[in-house]
Amino acid sequence: MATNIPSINDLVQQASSAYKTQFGCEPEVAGRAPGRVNLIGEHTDYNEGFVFPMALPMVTVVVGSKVEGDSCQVLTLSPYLNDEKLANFNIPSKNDTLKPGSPKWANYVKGVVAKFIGTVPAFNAVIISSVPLGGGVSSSASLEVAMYTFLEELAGQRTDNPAKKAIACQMAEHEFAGMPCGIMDQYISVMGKIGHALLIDCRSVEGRLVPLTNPEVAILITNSNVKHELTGSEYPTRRKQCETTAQLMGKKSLRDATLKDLEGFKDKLDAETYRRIRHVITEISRTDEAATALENNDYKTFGQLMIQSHNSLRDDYEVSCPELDQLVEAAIDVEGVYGSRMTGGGFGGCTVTLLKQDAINKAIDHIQSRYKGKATFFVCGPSDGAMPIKL
Ligand code: GAF
Repeated sequence: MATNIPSINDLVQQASSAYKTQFGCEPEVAGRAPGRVNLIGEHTDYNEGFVFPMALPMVTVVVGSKVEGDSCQVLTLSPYLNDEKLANFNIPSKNDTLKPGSPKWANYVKGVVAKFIGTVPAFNAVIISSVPLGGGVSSSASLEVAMYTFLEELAGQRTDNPAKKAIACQMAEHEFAGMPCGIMDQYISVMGKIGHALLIDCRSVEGRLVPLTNPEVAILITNSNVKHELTGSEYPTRRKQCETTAQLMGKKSLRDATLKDLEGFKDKLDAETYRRIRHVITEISRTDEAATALENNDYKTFGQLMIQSHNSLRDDYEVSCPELDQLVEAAIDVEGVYGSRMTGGGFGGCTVTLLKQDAINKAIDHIQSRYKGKATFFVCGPSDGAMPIKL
């Protein structure tokens, strides 16, 4: 059975009531921002390519109020490992800067405070989230963007430039969480629109909305519930490999490279680098093609492209894992499934499956029966991006 997704109202009520218990008064402002699922276009954002995500109905909510002085207290209601749930820090004065530290989850909060475009007053806040943590559906970006949206309300300064807001949150993640991510997760969390997927051009940081409202078609997210803790260096290593090779090929980024260019450089690259670059080049064009297929309601082509994307991530980019491969293989066995693939950074987390609405139950049963672990399922429609919440 698919898991129920808590309503935003429920989350706001839980956070507000915890705020009252913790701080002895009602919160005055609130913001929310969604997680995302990427339909296709993986590991292309930091190569200035295309990505094609949609915002999820699972969100992070931040409620809170201004306080006197410069000291902030933030409580999380989400189980971030065994971390302390209450974080304290000061709004930096002129000669002082905020620094990452512990608890780790608060680094996303502090990063956004540091990168906010405008002046942040001291505040107390409570955070709650329905985005599965560490599941490859952008729980971190949703926390950053929800925090930014909350700060906009607190400071009375809404940004008129959504790309700048997304970039500020991306920089928070680079500098405070040490993760050199691309722009996809923060941008879709800011810009998502109900009933639409968003083709993002990560070079110009602009998006093209594509409707996804056919009631006969559904998106199924399957959480493998595994996260392989590698050395933590897999993502930065691949990013570096892409950038170094683009330079070697005389390109600003791999967005400018073609398969023909790659063939010309084949004897200068080791076999692994060759495969990595082949993934990026083919994935950028698959993503462009997939957006057009969806615009034409051509779900069959879209599904085929998803399967090609998964195979390329598994064999060329090598960011899949046996659990994700098993989930994808099981999904594409089911009649009524158009396509399936791993989604997000990889090495665990979720798969995304495009299928006929009336095949959902059959797909869930079949996938679970073939999966060695315990999977969790979410049926999700494309949802809205970040917004303030009226309390
Ligand atoms: C992670 C990153 F945060 C994104 O920027 C993107 O690179 C993705 O992995 C892979 O497509 O979610």
